[in-house]
Amino acid sequence: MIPSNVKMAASDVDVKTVKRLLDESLSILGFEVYTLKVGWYNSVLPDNLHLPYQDDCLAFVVLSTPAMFEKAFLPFMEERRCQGLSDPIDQCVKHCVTSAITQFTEQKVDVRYDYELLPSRKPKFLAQTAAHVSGAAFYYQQSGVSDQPWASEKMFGVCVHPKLGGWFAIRALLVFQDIQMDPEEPQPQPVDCVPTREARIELLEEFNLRWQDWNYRNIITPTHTYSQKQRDYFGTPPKQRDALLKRWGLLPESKDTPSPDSGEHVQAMEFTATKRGGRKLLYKGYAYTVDKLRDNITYWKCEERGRCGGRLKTVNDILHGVPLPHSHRPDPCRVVVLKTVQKMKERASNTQEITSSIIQNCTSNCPFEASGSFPKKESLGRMIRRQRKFTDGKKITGFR
Ligand code: B12
Ligand SMILES: [Zn+2]
Repeated sequence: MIPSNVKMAASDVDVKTVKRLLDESLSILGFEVYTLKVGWYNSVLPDNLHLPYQDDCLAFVVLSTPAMFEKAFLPFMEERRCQGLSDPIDQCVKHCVTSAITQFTEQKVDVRYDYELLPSRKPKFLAQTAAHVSGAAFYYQQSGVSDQPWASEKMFGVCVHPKLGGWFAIRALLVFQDIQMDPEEPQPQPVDCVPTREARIELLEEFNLRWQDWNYRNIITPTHTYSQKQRDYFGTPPKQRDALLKRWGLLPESKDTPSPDSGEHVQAMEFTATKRGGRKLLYKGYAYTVDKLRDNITYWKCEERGRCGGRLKTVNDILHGVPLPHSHRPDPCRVVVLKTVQKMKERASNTQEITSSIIQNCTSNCPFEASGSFPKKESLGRMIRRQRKFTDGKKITGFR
């Protein structure tokens, strides 16, 4: 069929272009990107773990290298982009990946992060399998060791990168739903850098029994490892990392909501979410939603868009130019409400705290003036329970 050949040639170009553009935007931030055909991944997995896309569909695996910490994470924290209770590294990775794919305005991209779970409580993608089939890092599994010394004990498998050893993490899978790869594209084979039975046994034992020592990461001599600062960070248990970030001056000492008349909170730009999961910008007492997106430029319109001409433009989430004026006064109380509601949603997703205590804790520091602007307790309760239902089973935390 001629038309499909023509389309194939065109999509072959697309694949290369998309790969190059992703590389360009993510490598400077310390990430590596590997091409993967959905069929390569699905062919080694049982049906219930398949990605719901055609075999020829284009996907990419994103790894973070040791450089990510200094190139992306510390600047992300310094720019005060980290918000709410979810893990700062996850937020940073999400920010980087989201910015990288905004350039593909025409494409539908399914982004899956390593920490996300399906409603079935299975991971949204098996990171190690994806890394292996894309050729990024060989996945050493228990089944790959002949004459196993572990009797019936379960040993989890581990990926080894040919240059970085174990000094990397597998962060995301991006599926470009409408781009097909050449069905003849040869599958890259990952480098088997731990070929002997003895070394594989050592690797699996270090990973399963002594992973806190990080020796499994040095099973081959790596070209790069984590900096001392990064070791201090990842060596700190997740629950204590906020305190460390505060000591480094990368998180404010107190996360309390400032009062509307303190002036300070209405000056800084802050981002929260709309009801439908879009982005919302809070600035100088006004709330904006996204009007248009172009590459890293976002055009924002005032929430009261029917009646108001208030507009502004951000480039990489930084204000650009002078905002167009509003036809109404700013409403600092509404901004406090939006931020507080967002905080409640995050607590609902990330903690086991009961509904009434979430409402109590999140509103306790709110200025009195804002209290009249809050929805009724019952609707806040319904919102929290809806949020829980939505996230329950979708996310796990604690693995880094
Ligand atoms: C759940 C989880 C855990 C759980 C359970 C471990 C496990 N492996 O199940 C716990 C909490 C114990 C854990 C701990 C750790 N984890 Co963990 N964990 C995960 C997570 C979220 C899912 C893993 C999972 O459930 N897989 C499902 C099982 C069934 O998959 P599987 O065993 O690979 O089986 C499949 C393959 O065999 C495949 N298959 C069959 N035939 C073939 C043939 C080929 C050729 C291939 C390629 C595949 C294949 O089919 C099977 C499924 O049917 C992943 C991230 C992710 N989204 O994948 C990180 C991940 C595996 N963890 C990781 C790490 C680093 C750790 C820790 C060191 C802590 C840390 N984060 O620093 C510890 C140490 C491990 C230990 N002590 O056991 C890294 C591993 C990186 C690497 N180099 O491989 C990952 C990938 C996270 C990341 N972002 O990088 N983890
Ligand atoms: Zn307005």
